[in-house]
Amino acid sequence: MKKLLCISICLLSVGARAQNPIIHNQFTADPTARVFNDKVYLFPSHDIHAPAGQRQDWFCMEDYHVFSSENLTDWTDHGIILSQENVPWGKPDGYSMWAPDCVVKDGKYYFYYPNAPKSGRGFAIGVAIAEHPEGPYTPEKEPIKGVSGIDPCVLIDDDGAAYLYWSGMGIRGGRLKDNMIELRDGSQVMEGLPEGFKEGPFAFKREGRYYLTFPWVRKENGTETLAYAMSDSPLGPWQFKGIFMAEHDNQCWTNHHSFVQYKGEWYLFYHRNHYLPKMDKRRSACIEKVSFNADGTIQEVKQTLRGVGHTLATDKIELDRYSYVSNDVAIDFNDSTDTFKGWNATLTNKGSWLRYDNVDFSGISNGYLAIKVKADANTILTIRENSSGGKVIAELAINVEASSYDLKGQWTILIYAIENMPKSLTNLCVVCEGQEVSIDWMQFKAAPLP
Ligand code: FUB
Repeated sequence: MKKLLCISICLLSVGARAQNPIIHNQFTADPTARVFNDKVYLFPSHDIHAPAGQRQDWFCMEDYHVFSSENLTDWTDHGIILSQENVPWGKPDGYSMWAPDCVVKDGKYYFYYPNAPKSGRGFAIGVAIAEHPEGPYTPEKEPIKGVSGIDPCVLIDDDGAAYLYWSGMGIRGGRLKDNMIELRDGSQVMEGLPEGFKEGPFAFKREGRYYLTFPWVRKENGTETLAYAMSDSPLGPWQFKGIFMAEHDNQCWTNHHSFVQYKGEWYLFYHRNHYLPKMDKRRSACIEKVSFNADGTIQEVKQTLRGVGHTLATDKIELDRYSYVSNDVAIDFNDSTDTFKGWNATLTNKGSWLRYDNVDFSGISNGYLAIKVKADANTILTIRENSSGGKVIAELAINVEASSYDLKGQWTILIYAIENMPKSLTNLCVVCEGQEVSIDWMQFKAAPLP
């Protein structure tokens, strides 16, 4: 395998990305995922940098977007579905459009959202209604009476009865009337939940059992875990079952989540502050797979960078979103002044490796590999199947010193012919066989060398 040429970045198309976080051009907190019409729709809140005059160190949200996906990897942004200026009862400059939810009933989509009311303090919860999940949504003139708080979630039971849950002086719930915009019989505190701060309820039903899941601070001065309780009835009483996701391993104080079943698998959507690690009020949605035990309890979910789904070999494979890695690999932002430009991985030593799982090579014939790398000295990478000792797919001699180009220390796209293109779903392991080297992405092409 030999290096053939280096080309400019713009020759390669930008492919989809499948990794955490899942939306790459804006912050997306409090992700509620729902399946409508065989697609997953994502209704997050939309953290923004606070404009002048607003508290700079606090949550700041002025509108909602909706996104959809058929494979959990390629997400379409359908744009803004509701802005604070358009909420008849809301403060037009409240910047308080916190965690939302959306459900469908009798062909209408009901979008539930908290907001700061024009008069009074705290939060109210409003409803906006649409004919399609993408909108347009028309907000009701008044918020839901008898509800004061944040983080609405609606569960529609098998018999069509709908229940609203929210967070306000504990987690509360109440049945909605058939019109979906009023409480039928008032509300009650959900009983059986543990002591400690709780918010962000997400309720769902699986195999006849009700789940009430919620962010929970389990220890003094702690940050939020994700925890749950189960019941035989939609409004409890609940039996506390423990946590299913531990605290973030950095100082991101909040977590907020939803569960969805799609194409036979269960997924957990949650958030953390990937794109702004120094500040925890600008968050980004992530996904992991979830498994249940035979008794219905939830297996603990670990946070990953790889996330879920398959990455097409012909898309850009962002190796810094690895599945597994040796502990001498360093991850850095490509541009610390614009973190939405993503990350790169540096394999610091001979023997450093990272593994990226579930790359789909089906139907791809031999062709070439393009890889964006940076090195200060000549080095070698091998691309292997499954592990650092696995079958070699390609050996890449990275010659930054010996050429008419001066490539030392510069990001460069190098191209290599591939004669043993894998044929199916493959876990790729990239191994440093020489000096330190940084990698931004790689991409396979079933085409003759350019
Ligand atoms: O996004 C603002 C608030 O942070 C949410 O309403 C809470 O659940 C927490 O995620």
